[in-house]
Amino acid sequence: MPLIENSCVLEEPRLVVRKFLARPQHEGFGAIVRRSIGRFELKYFDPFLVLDEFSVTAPAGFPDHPHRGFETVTYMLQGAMTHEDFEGHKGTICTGDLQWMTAGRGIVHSEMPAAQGIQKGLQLWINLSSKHKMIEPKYQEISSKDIAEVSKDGVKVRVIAGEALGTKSPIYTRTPTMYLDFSLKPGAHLQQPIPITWNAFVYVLEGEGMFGNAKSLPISAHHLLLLGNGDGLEAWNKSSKTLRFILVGGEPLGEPLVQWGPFVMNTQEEIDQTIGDFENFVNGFEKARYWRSEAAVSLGF
Ligand code: FJE
Ligand code: FE
Repeated sequence: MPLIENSCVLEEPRLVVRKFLARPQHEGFGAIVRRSIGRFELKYFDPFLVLDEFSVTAPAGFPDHPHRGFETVTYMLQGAMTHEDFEGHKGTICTGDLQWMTAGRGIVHSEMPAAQGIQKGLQLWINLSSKHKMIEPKYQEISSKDIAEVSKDGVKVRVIAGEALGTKSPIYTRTPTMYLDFSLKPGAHLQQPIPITWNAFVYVLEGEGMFGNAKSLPISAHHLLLLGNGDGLEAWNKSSKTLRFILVGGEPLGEPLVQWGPFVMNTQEEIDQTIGDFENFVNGFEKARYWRSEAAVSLGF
């Protein structure tokens, strides 16, 4: 009998087909983001529109702005951010907490630091299919202690969306999505299944590791790796420090896309309509007319 190292054996591990280093750039009001998906060379990785690793110190932040047609997923790595929207929804997420916001037909909100020092996290924008773009806005918030964490053979995973090591996340994903936060101890090896029809990527947060091929060059923090075809991801940590990365996959929508900043629709007509709706405070933007976030008011906007 051969020794089975891992209960899961992949038939066709995915290889890394493209690699990007996300360099810091300015966004919002004095905030800094390392944008990987959504930059000029990688406008869209269906269904993913943006991946930002953000770094914000008060008074910088992301004051009042709208969204329509997609979801934003904010995962805190350090510190805390407060969110307020024009419906009166308000909350603070701290290290390890997650907010999965379905903007649908429209949200206007602010996302600002809730503590002294540097707040860090990831924000992922996931597109919605044409039939879901105009749904009612919805929030799913999970605090860190409620995110399932499973460990096996030097691999620890926090299951944000989807399933890993036999554990499922309670997050409901409109666009079928998996979002896993892996930490591999030195010497650890991972095999994680990914549905074959899905697009998937890795974003490295700390340490360094090999992805797809045990003999490839080690990849370090702030790199985005697009994975090719196959049934899963293999990764190795051959270094002496912990390797931390996220693995995200989603079912591609295969629909036309027209984006205008924070509005993401299928056609130019729908974008023109959306800009009109926002300017005229109609079709979901009614409450934007008189609303200002407390954060914006206290900054004197
Ligand atoms: C923005 C539209 C936006 N990256 N990372 C236009 F929605 C935003 C924006 C963000 C954002 C917010 C957080 Cl908490 C984290 C982010 C973009 O709010 F900055 C511009 N310019
Ligand atoms: Fe936002």
